[in-house]
Amino acid sequence: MSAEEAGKLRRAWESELARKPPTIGVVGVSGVGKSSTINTMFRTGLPISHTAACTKEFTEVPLRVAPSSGPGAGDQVRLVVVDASGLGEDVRRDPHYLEMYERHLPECDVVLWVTAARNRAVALEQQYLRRCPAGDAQARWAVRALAAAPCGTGQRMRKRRTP
Ligand SMILES: Nc1nc2c(ncn2[C@@H]2O[C@H](COP(=O)(O)OP(=O)(O)OP(=O)(O)O)[C@@H](O)[C@H]2O)c(=O)[nH]1
Ligand SMILES: [Mg+2]
Repeated sequence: MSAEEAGKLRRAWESELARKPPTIGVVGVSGVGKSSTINTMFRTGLPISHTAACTKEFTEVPLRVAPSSGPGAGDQVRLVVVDASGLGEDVRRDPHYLEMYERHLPECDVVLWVTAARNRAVALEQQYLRRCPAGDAQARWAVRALAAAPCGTGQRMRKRRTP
């Protein structure tokens, strides 16, 4: 590729990034720690709740991040993180929430499904994953456990079972 072509490609790339910055959707059932995860990863101040369903609407958070390593180290990069409402909060709210998932997720470049590692029952989440628009070519699904119970809990439970 000539230097001129490389310059054109770079300008096209930069203009596309300015038009639509990379977008990460953070989704999952209610209360698994979606907003907390975003706050921890990006030092944002999204509201969270210990007791009641919290994020009622999809919330787009525009960010500027500076990678500390790699080819773009030190450059300011625009990024959008989308904090989703939690599925399963209430059977009456689910149709509205699922409609929002179907509308917003195809706009995301990466979708992160947050699940509580303390919970071994995954059937409910499997049902939601089958319904969500995972087949969309633009959305890549990264399904990982992020929200773990405090590590002391398991140790205390094991001690109690020991005679
Ligand atoms: N044990 C544990 N608790 C967490 C973790 N992350 C978040 N929490 C707690 O989980 C609860 C819910 O956190 P939120 O961030 O509001 O959860 P959410 O998924 O955004 O909730 P909705 O917006 O209602 O769907 C709060 O009490 C958090 O402190 C984690 O990694 N481990
Ligand atoms: Mg939330």
